[in-house]
Amino acid sequence: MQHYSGFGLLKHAISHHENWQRVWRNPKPKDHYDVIIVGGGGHGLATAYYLAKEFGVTNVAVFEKGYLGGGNTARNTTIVRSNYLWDESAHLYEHAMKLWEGLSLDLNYNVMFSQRGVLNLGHTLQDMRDINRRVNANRLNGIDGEVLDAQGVKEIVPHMDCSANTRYPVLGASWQPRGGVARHDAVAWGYARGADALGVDLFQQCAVEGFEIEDGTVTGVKTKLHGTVKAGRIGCVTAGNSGVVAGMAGFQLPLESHPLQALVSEPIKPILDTVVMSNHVHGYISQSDKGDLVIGAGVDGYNGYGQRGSYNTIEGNVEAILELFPLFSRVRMNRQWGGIVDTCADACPILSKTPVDNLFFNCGWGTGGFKATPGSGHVFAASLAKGEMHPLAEPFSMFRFNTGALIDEHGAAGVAH
Ligand code: FAD
Ligand code: PYC
Repeated sequence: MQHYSGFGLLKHAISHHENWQRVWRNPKPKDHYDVIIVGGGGHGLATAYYLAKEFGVTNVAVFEKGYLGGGNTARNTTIVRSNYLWDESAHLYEHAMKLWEGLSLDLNYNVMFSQRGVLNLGHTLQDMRDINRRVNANRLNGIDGEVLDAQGVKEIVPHMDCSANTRYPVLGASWQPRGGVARHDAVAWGYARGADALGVDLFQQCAVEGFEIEDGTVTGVKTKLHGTVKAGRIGCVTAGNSGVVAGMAGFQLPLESHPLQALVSEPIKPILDTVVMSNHVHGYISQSDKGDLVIGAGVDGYNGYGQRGSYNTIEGNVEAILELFPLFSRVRMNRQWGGIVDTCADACPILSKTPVDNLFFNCGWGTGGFKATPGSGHVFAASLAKGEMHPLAEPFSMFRFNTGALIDEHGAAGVAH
C-alpha cells in the first residue's frame, strides 16, 4: 500500500477532495450507458468499479436514491468471514475473502481490513455437531477453520464467562483466523473513488422510480431527477428495497424485508481483540479500533421498512451479551440503529437474471452481505459485462425457488433470520 506523509499527504487530500467534488456536483447523465447500476451501496459501487477495472466497461452510471454507501453498508457491524457450509456459498464468500486480502492495495485506500479472527460459539451438543460438520466442510474447500473446546475459546477470549455455571454454557466454537472486520464506510468510499477515477458516473439523491421496458427487454431507468436514461443492461443492487424495485419491473422476488439492529457502547480501552458470535443466544460482539463495543442481534421478527427496529430486540440482545460478558454490565450504550435487510427462505442471496431481459438483480444478502462486498461486486460485474451469470453466481438464481435447488445456510448465517 502507498503511504503518504508531509506534502504527499496534502496532495493526496486535495485530489481526494477534487474527486469528491466531482461526485457531489451531480452533473446531468449521458443519454445512454452500457450498464446502469441501481443502488450505490458497497455492492453496487464494487460492481461499477470491477466493470470498469476488470472488464473494460467504463460507460457505466450508478443511481443512488440517498447518499453513496448510506444504506446497510453504513449500518453494518463489519464482520467478514467465509466459513459457510455448502460448496456454493463457501466458494462465493471465499472469493470475497481473497479479494478482501488485497483490497486496500488494489484501491490504494485503507479499508482497515483486520484479520483478528471470528469465533462462532456452540452452547449445545447439537451446536457442536453442526460446528464440526461445518469446519470439516470448510477445510475440504480449502477454507481455514478449527474446532475449539471451551478451554480453547477461553484462551482466545479470557474475559468471556466460559464456566459451566451460565444459562447457556460455552461448549466450544468454530474459529476462522482469517476472518475479522473492516471499516464499512471506507469500503464504499474506496470503491466509489476507484470507479469515479475510471470514468464511472455516480449520481446521488437520484432514486430510480421505474423502468422502460420494450417487448420484455429493459431499455432504461426512469429517474427522479433526470427523467429516462437509456441502458444496454441494468443491475439492481438495492438490498432491503429490492422487492419494491422488482415491483417497478412487474415481477416479485422471493424475499422479505426485515429491520436488523445493532448498537455501540461508549469507547473503552482495548479489551476484546477478536469477533465473538453466538447464534444460540442471539448476539455477537467485537471492539472497533476506536474502542466502542460493537453489538448486534438477529433480525426483528416482523417485516418492515423502518430503519430503527423495536426495543425488545435490543433488550434481549444486550441480555445475551451480558451472559457471555458480565464484566460489560456497567458499560453505557452510545448509539443504536437499524437497517433493512432482505432475506430469502434459505438465507442465501439472489444473483440473477430476471423475467425481464437485460435486467439483473443482486440482493437477498440478508444479515450477511458486507463480508461478500468485493466478491459480490466482482461476479456481478462479470455477469453484467457478459450478459451471462458468472459460474460462482449461477447457483444463486432467483429461479432456484421454482426448481427447489435451495442452499440452506441458516446455520452458517451466524445471525438468526
Ligand atoms: P446497501 O448498502 O443497503 O445499498 C443499497 C442501496 O440502494 C442503498 O444505498 C439504497 O439507498 C439504494 N436504493 C434503494 N432503492 C433505490 C432506488 N429505487 N433507486 C436508487 N437507489 C436505491 N453483513 C456482514 O457481512 N457482516 C456484518 O457484521 C453485518 N452486520 C450488519 C448489521 C446491521 C445492523 C445491518 C442492517 C446489516 C448487517 N450486515 C452485515 C448486512 C450488510 O450490511 C448488507 O448485506 C450489505 O451492506 C448489503 O450491501 P448493499 O450494497 O447490497 O446494500
Ligand atoms: O454474517 O457474519 C455475519 C454477520 C455478523 C453480524 C451480522 N451479520
